[in-house]
Parts: sequence; C-alpha cells; structure tokens
Amino acid sequence: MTLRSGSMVLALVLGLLVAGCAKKQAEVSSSAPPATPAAPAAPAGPSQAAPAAPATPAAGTPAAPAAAAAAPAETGVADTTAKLAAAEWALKQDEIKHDPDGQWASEAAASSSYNDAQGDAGWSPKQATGAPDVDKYSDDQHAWAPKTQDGGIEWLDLKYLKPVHASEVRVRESLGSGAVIKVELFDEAGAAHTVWQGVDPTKELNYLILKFKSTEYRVNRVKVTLATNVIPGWNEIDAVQLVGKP
Ligand SMILES: [Ca+2]
Repeated sequence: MTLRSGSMVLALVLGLLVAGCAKKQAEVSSSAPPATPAAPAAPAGPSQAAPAAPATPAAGTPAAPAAAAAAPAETGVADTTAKLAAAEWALKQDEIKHDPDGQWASEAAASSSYNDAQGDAGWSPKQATGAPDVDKYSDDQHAWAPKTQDGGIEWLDLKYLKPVHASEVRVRESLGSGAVIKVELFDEAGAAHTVWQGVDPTKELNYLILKFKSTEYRVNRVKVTLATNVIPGWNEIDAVQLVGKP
C-alpha cells in the first residue's frame, strides 16, 4: 500500500465516522419528540369511562414535568424529553389560564372542609375560587379539601359571574387526583344537568377536562362531586374553570 492510498483509506474511514456521528445526532433530536408521549397524560380521546355521558373526560394537560424523567437511560435524551415535557406543560398551563372563554369561580360552597375551614381560611371552599395557585402536587392550603380523607361523597359547588353557553369544564386537581365522579351544570333557572359521570382519569397535578356540546342553556354554576374513598388520602381541588360563550 502506498502512502497515498493509505491516507485515502484514512480519509475514507474518517469520513464514515463523521457521517456516523451526524446520523446519531439526528436520531437523538428526531427521536426525542416521539419519546414525549410518555409524558403528556393521554389526551384521552372519546373515553370509555362514561359511555352514557355526553362529556369527554381527559386528563387534560401534559403530565407534570417530573414524569418525563422516566425516559431513556441516555442522559441527553432524558434531558431533552424532560425539557420538552416541561415546556409543553408550561404552554398548556398558560393557554388555560389565559383562555378568553374561560372563567374561574367567584364563589364556592362545599359539603365540608378540612378543619371546618370557612371564609379565607386554608382549605376552605373559597380556596377553589379564582385562578390556580397551587404549583405542586402536594397538600396545599390554597386548595379546597373536605373534612375527612376517605369519607366518601363530598361536593364542591361553584358560582361564576358571567352566565355562558358552556362547552367545557376544567377541574384542577392538586392532591389525591382521580376522585371526581360527577360534574353538574346549573342553568339560570337553577335546574341541574349532569354533564359527566364516570371514572376520573386525572393523575398528579392536572386538570380533569370535560368537553361537551355547547349547552343551549346558560350556565353560571358548576357542582363537582367526589367519592373521596376512591383515592386513599386527602383529595384537594385548586380551581375550577368554566368555559363557554355568553
Ligand atoms: Ca386555589
């Protein structure tokens, strides 16, 4: 082998190596998005949870960022996946918080409250009014909690300033998620309409999102019923958004 052919072989080998690296990088960046599905909580399509009910339950937003870390062993991919999930989570939170058709409750009453909390006290029904203010899946006094952990049926009754033809309800669960069993809308005459009844798929800090055909009546009151014994431990609700047009 001559010196020249030797260096040509070397150049060829180097070329192949470089091409190999480039390929590998492309796989990392392009394979990252497909890995994300592990993170966003199933945008549960038509859920089988409540066949008879008109509403479609969904654990609405991408799962909290922490869930993304369960990704592949390669640190780079895991980092990227976690970042994508975190960004997606942040975008979804922002979108919901600023939804022009959404409104947060202005008043609330409940079947009971932790420590019999009233008024502005921690865990009182009022803690479920206004925009979300619990940022971590945890026991937090900025959410409503019933008096006992696993007592069974409890409810949260919320009022909204602007009556709307409702098309969606978003229940932000911040602890013991998954215990909601029913959501009712009240028309302006005060009659209740069950818009969803079933198994709540919500996990961690997330929204139970119920979408349905826009109501013919206008709604300014929503009642959320829980079976707290379904999910052992405390169940807390941070906020409830009513979505619809006047
Ligand atoms: Ca709250």
